[in-house]
Amino acid sequence: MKILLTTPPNQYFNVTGFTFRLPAYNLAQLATLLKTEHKIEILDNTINLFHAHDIFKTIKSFGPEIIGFSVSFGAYTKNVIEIARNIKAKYPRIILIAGGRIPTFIHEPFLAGGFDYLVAGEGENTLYELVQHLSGKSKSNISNIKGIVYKKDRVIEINQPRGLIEKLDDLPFASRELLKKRYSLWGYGDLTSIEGSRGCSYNCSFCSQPNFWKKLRVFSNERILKELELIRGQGFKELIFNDDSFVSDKGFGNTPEKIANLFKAIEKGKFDFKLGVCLRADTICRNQDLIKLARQAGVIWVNVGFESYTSDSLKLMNKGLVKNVNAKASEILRENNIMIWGSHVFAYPKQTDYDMKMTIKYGKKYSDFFRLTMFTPVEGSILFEKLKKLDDSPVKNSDDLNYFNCVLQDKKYQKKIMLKFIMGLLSYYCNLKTISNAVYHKNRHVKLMTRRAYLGAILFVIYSVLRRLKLN
Ligand code: B12
Ligand code: SF4
Repeated sequence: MKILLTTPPNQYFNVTGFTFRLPAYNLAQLATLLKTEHKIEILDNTINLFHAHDIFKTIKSFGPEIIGFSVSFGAYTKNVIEIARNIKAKYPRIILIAGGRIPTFIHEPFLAGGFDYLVAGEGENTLYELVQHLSGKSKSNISNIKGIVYKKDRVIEINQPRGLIEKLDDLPFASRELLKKRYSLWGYGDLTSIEGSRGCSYNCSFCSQPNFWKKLRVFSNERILKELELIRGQGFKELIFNDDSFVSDKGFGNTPEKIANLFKAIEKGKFDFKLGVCLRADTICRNQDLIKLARQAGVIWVNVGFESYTSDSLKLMNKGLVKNVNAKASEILRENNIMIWGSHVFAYPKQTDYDMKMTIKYGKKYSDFFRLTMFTPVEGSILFEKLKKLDDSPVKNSDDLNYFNCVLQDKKYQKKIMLKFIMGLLSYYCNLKTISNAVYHKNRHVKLMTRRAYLGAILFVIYSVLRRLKLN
């Protein structure tokens, strides 16, 4: 069969995508099991700068019989469903499938909006079995395919959940050759991404990853090194590890020892990749030698979820961090000349004005790129589940769940928060230090990142205005 795997149309809030265009690794991974028996095309819309999507153009040129959408951000839901409806109206025979975080946790709107099947959780084996069924290659009964959700006689059927792949090493490598466009973040050469693990051993209350992946599993170092060899052979020079937390201090999985061995092997293998990873602040503080090894292995930037700077806020988030750990982590990374992409949550429920003020003050100080997003209840997180149950639930409109809207209930308070949020962002972007970082910084990655941040901010403003004028 001809199968198109795609991402949602690009939307104005995709600031991360504007600043940091990453390849759709997940689609390349899903394609691998299918490609020997089916014809696969990947269409990644998240990398578009000036238009939303090319779906209808691609349907015409490729003629897919199945289209699989990856939806991991709530705010995409409405647009994806609208596109699904339009596809069904024009091409009723195309089978529509959605996978990723949102259809895993929310079913009704997708099934009412034109989707035929939803894939919940880990997708590789479920999608493969579903496609084998749809193509007639397997005679399995639809009700026996674990991990899918669909409608039968207008009733939603949720099949048995699919267990996780026990040994991640058994997965074949992602089909990166199917990602048509290549790009670079830092100017060293083409960028790609890779996984070292799935899941997270922590349990922050705003995050859905622990609920989505259920438990932390890792790829072996041998498997990762083999993939690195392959990637090098394909000509890639820049690499991002997609892992939620590249190192875990919980005594299992991606332990500091495992990762230290990996870094040593990468250095010894002279891979010469420029790497980016996500790390927790406490892990950085507890493993200073590991950060040195990371730099020697080629890590040039780290995404750290600093989130907040007061003990009360960090406790509310169940982040497991203590005060001052963020400052120390920042110092260690800077000593090692590693650029800090510092992520922060703003206006977390029950945060005080003081907490928010500190987020802005110290966030700017301890990050090389200060990323501030509005608290957004994320489908599948502990907080989302709590808010969903309220009578006047603030999480009913998926459009609002875009990391820029304040969804807290009291309208008057919302306006106040929005104003503080905008002022916080302005105080970063209209700051002489940030401007001078974009012009010159001794760490060229900080300079380039700051320039990208301005590009993202400018595009965000333009698209937001066009949207208000209903032109986008
Ligand atoms: C790469 C990435 C991006 C890229 C996307 C690139 C692209 N071209 O698609 C970019 C940089 C654009 C991006 C942006 C954002 N991201 Co992001 N991103 C990731 C990241 C690091 C890796 C995704 C990945 O490949 N994972 C590995 C694969 C194997 O897992 P997977 O994607 O879940 O796919 C599996 C299943 O979900 C399923 N599946 C997925 N899609 C499909 C489709 C079909 C048809 C089927 C059948 C199955 C299926 O099968 C796959 C294989 O098992 C994840 C973190 C993570 N570790 O996953 C965050 C993550 C997905 N991002 C997240 C967030 C919050 C964002 C932003 C909102 C950040 C922001 N504030 O700006 C933006 C939103 C973007 C937007 N509006 O576009 C959150 C989502 C939170 C949530 N919903 O629970 C995550 C989980 C990070 C986190 N821990 O908070 N992101
Ligand atoms: S925010 Fe990061 S550390 Fe916390 S649960 Fe999510 S992935 Fe894990």
